Amino acid sequence: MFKSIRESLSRTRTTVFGQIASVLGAGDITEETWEDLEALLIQADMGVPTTLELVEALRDRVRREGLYRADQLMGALKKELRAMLVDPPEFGLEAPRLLTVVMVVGVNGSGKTTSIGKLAQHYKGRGRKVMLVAGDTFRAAAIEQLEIWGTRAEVPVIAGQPGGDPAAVTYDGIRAARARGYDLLIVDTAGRLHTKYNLMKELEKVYGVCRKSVHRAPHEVLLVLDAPTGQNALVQATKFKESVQVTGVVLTKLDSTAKGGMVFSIYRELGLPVRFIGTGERIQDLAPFDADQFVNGLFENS
Ligand SMILES: Nc1nc2c(ncn2[C@@H]2O[C@H](COP(=O)(O)OP(=O)(O)OP(=O)(O)O)[C@@H](O)[C@H]2O)c(=O)[nH]1
Ligand SMILES: [Mg+2]
Repeated sequence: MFKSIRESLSRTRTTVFGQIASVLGAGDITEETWEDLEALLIQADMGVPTTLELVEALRDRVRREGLYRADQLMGALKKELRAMLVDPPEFGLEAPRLLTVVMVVGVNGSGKTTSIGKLAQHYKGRGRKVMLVAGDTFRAAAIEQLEIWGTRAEVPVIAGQPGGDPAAVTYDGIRAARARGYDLLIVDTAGRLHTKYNLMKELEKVYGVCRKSVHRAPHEVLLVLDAPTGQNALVQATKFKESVQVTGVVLTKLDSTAKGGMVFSIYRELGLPVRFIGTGERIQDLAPFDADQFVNGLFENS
């Protein structure tokens, strides 16, 4: 039902990462090869620190393995890229529990509500009883927007009044899920500027309600980052991490940018695993993240 990672990466593959193979070419590895590679990785939004570290590791490997031809670099590069995507701990949404609670956070317009609709559909398809909480009471149309996604995925939505207390709605959601036997509760939250102190406090309150009401909750806090934001998204992420214990990333809008390199800086600089990638506005435009498929998908010829 969902697009594969390979399909999701078609743009990335035909632009930035696809160029790497031709840049590497067939000749010997020269200083120019390294410079071109570095430039392309930065262009792919891998970020400067992550790129430099990767190139250093690759140079070491080349020395160790006695490689000298540029075309031998491709295999080595893939190995180093894969090594950067450290295998994450087990994903809390997959573990069976009486009630799993997931908070979805991120700045305005990053794709939180849309991703929640997709996640609802995804997990419902895997036999979970999914319920949504309209914890974005800040923007008038937000409740209605989540309800539309609830209807599409055919899952119930617990909502309060616009302007109401998001922590109270979350509490109601937890009670309703328990009373009605739902086992996966996904909480939408207001998009906020990570610089707005009060809104971050509000997020902490929602987090606190989850913690107090359900054992070990929230089991996941997914930070939604939109890929076109590029390296600025890392700054946002740092701020969210100061308020709530973020456990993973949903990287959205990978369809509208060719820059897949962010995935590596998310792992390396934020220490967070990517859990899903969003590749469009439709309910099926979501792919569970898989590191092997991702690295291969960046280069395979289409
Ligand atoms: N192309 C593309 N568009 C997306 C994707 N995910 C979300 N969008 C679009 O991005 C816009 C914002 O999405 P929302 O889900 O409303 O974002 P949000 O984070 O809930 O926004 P706020 O509630 O305002 O904070 C919408 O127009 C979505 O259709 C994606 O993976 N690809
Ligand atoms: Mg929203």
